[in-house]
Amino acid sequence: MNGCSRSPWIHLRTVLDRYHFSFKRLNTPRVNAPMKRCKSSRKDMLNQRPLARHIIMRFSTKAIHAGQDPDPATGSVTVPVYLTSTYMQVKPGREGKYVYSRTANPTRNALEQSLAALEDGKVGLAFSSGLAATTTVLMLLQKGDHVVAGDDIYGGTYRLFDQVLRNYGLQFTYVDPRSPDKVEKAVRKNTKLIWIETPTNPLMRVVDIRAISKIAKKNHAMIVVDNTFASPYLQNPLKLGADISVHSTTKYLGGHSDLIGGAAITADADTGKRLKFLQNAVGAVPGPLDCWLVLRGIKTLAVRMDRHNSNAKQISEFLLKQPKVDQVYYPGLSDHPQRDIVKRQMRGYGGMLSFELKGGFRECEKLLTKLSIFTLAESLGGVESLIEHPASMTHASIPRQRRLEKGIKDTLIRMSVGIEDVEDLVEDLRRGFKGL
Ligand code: P1T
Repeated sequence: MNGCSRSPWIHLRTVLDRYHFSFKRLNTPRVNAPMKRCKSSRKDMLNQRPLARHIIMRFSTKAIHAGQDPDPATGSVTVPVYLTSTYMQVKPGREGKYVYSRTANPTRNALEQSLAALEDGKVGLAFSSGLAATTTVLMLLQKGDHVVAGDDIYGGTYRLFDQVLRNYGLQFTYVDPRSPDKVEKAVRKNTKLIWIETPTNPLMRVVDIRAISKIAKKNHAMIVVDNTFASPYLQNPLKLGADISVHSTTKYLGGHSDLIGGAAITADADTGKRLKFLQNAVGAVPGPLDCWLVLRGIKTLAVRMDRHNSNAKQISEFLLKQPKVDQVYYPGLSDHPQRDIVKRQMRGYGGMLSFELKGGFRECEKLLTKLSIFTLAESLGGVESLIEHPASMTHASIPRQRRLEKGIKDTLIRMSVGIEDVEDLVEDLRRGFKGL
């Protein structure tokens, strides 16, 4: 203790001040008096430090500092985990910024500020999973509204659209979004939203966000981009005309395969307000500990992505030379069909790739069970390398015929290349291919 009297009111005020809680009507001489006596306390000095949020920062600096000022109450350099469901109120009906943690929580608030900063948006919102973010975004629509969606999307997103939201009166048309013409032709009078993923899961196709945004604007529809595969480090959809950028924070943003989370970010204040309402009304919010884990992951996003990028590039080149490999899909390859778009809208290629193996399911099974460093598992974006078989795993919810029509063959294998030593990854694959 520094000798100052530590009224609980002062403590509450100091903490809530940080989150712009207004005390206009609560100020009383009793509360203010001890503050004067503590003029030069450590706490006051911390409060006088210029806040990082007022400074223009580059990406890696933002990833470490945006939304993450040291805690003014204690000086804690990392954002505290506010494990609380509710907040004391000073009088009935006099609500502060924090009332109940479904509505807002300081740890989640820090994450939401960080997400908004990384995507150059105004409003960032965190959700309990990527699909929770997607569901909440789709709640912006009304019964009878039509959605044009990319035809190569995460299987769970397709399942949500086709087996859940369709039952609530939403209509969906799936098109190949690499062709803006096809997207435009699919637009109807009641089209309210265009949904794309880029790069796509699992075929690594790249969609021209700017071109699709123009079509959306022309037709008064919203465009939403699932930016999970690229992460904000490699691509910022809002800057290319998208209305909302969606993420499964389970992946690169979290980065360590230790949480499930989602995010939606917008640069439009009105859309942000509507989404914020829905976030609270629908209630698919993450807990504070998961928010903290995402915040910690975000701090190393830039360095991790650089390594994912260089490892995946080397693995894709290794795969190209394998006689048992038919096709390699990776945006970093010079013969990727949308190479010019990749160069225009991405700042790197990421850690995801897929390839087709010669033979059939048996060969896939053989390879997938012979690896020691690549782990056979769903998900992606973590520090460890994962490998999976979309037809029987991540995209099994898409009927086989439809899957084959869209190019997801039974011999397709998808990799999330981690940040291990690339030589070890190559050797692991070499051992796997040997026995085929
Ligand atoms: O799993 P969840 O956090 O709900 O995120 C869903 C999701 C959304 N968007 C994309 C592009 C995704 O890849 C995912 C989840 N994907 C996997 C689990 C996977 O292995 O592909």
